[in-house]
Amino acid sequence: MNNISCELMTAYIGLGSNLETPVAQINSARIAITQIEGVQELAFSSLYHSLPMGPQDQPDYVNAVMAISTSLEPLELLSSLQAIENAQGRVRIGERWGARTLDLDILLYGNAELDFPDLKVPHVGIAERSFVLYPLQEIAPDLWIPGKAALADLVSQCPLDGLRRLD
Ligand code: ROI
Repeated sequence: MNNISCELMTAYIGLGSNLETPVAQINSARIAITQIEGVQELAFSSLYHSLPMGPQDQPDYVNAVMAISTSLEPLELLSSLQAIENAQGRVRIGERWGARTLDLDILLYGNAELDFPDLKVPHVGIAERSFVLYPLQEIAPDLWIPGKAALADLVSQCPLDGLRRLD
């Protein structure tokens, strides 16, 4: 055996933006993600308008969730996503939970539960975030969130918090 792994994993990525024309940021991130070598798009949710979680003195967000099939390892995927955030003008100084041009989070990576210093999967906030759970349910209604619960149960316990679909 050589060490070239061809195993494909399904992963879910959360996209969020509240600066510099958020809809355009999300659309160009989607294109950039599909251009990562070893990544194919499986599904993309509607775009959603959401109220900021965290500090309220920042613009509203646009959020979406994307399903991909990937041959990349989790940390390889993370660094590819961070490169896209940086290319789209993400500045990593300033307030924690402050406004951002683009946020790309690995929400799920197959059924894995991962605990790296820079990457926790499932994403730590997943169960409390309407702007993640509802778009995820749109594209993967039968999903099980490893270590937690059925997605449908998490959705039923999570208020919309002002979340609405953009048309
Ligand atoms: N709030 C909303 N509505 N959407 C986000 O994507 C988002 N991302 C964040 C914080 C600052 C926690 N708040 C958010 O990182």
